[in-house]
Amino acid sequence: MPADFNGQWVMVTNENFEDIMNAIDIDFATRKIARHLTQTKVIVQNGDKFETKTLSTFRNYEVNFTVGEEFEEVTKGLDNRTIQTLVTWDGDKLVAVQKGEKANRGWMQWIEGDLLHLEIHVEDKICKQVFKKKP
Ligand code: VL7
Repeated sequence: MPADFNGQWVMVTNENFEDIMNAIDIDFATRKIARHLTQTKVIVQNGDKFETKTLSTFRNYEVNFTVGEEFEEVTKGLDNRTIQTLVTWDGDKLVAVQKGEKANRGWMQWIEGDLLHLEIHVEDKICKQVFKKKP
């Protein structure tokens, strides 16, 4: 049985988000708005199949994947790049490797109690986000 990420998760902390936005060349005006957003993560998981939405008042981002199956991800509304993404399990952690123009791009996501942890990395930058499960 893989870990269960199902639910709605509301952002409580977002460290170094600006660094990640800079690393993927998000312009100043967009960064200025984006850095204040409280993001909500909506996850529908069926075993290894994931439908994910990252929602905010400014922009939403949807990506669906199956663990172990590489796919083409278009980061629409973010940096609008096309990357090759592979998500795998590392124990109960989800680990995404995103191959493309930017080196060392990817994320790790795991659950601790009623908190969802997400670490996004690009080049030498790491953004650490924590979300709390909606009851
Ligand atoms: C998705 C944002 C910053 C651009 C707008 C900010 C809008 C709300 O893929 C991701 O998460 C995975 C794991 O949880 C989904 O399955 C991260 C958000 C990354 C990077 C880019 C700033 C412009 C914020 C969408």
